[in-house]
Amino acid sequence: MSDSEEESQDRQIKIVVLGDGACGKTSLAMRFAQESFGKQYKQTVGLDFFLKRITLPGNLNVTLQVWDIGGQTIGGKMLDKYIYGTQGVLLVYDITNYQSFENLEDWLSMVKKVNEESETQPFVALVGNKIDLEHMRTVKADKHQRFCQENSLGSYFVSAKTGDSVFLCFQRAAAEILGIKLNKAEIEQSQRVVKADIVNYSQEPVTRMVNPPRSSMCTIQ
Ligand SMILES: Nc1nc2c(ncn2[C@@H]2O[C@H](COP(=O)(O)OP(=O)(O)OP(=O)(O)O)[C@@H](O)[C@H]2O)c(=O)[nH]1
Ligand SMILES: [Mg+2]
Repeated sequence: MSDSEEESQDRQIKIVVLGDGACGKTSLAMRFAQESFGKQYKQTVGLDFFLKRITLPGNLNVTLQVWDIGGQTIGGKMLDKYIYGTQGVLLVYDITNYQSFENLEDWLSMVKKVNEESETQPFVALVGNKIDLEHMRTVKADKHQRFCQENSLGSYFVSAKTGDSVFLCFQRAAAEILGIKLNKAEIEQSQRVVKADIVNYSQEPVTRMVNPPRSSMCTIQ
């Protein structure tokens, strides 16, 4: 096979999504791969796979294999096998659930343990999910940033519900893994604007007082 034929083939990247149960891993993977979101929580038993083809600058087609790991697998026998050989790890927590942030130490140490002997270390990013629930946030942004600095992690705040920054986070992980620099325009293009829910106020007609009744009392000071 010639070089050019080889280059025209899609590259495959494995990205593992880890974090506590209900922090939104499946929702993120579904938002990224299928542009959908479900409010109903359905626990992932074991793991699920999602495939998504994206194009990076330079017309480079990349297929992302997203391994969505159930939160309950922590401490289980299979987890190291799921993590093994991955090129990217998204460590996800729920910004409204402090415990899910604290437990990332355990998830990260699992990633380190599995890759102890390997020559290349995976690209790891910290992902604070449910940013649409900012008013319920219990994990301060500076805690998030400190954890990133201490462990040299990429850093994202996303919402699987609104789609905010979800594509960006997978796209940048893929770019980092392949050593491709994204320019500002490419980053901005994939940053989605947060969609606000439209509140449906009561449809009752507003009664306007055309000629408000005048007070019959008048005080002169
Ligand atoms: N408001 C809000 N809810 C979210 C968001 N992402 C996920 N959820 C909700 O959080 C719940 C759990 O989401 P899942 O994606 O199933 O969580 P998970 O991390 O895959 O959980 P396990 O499979 O048990 O590990 C669901 O009810 C989702 O609808 C988000 O960005 N915002
Ligand atoms: Mg899940």
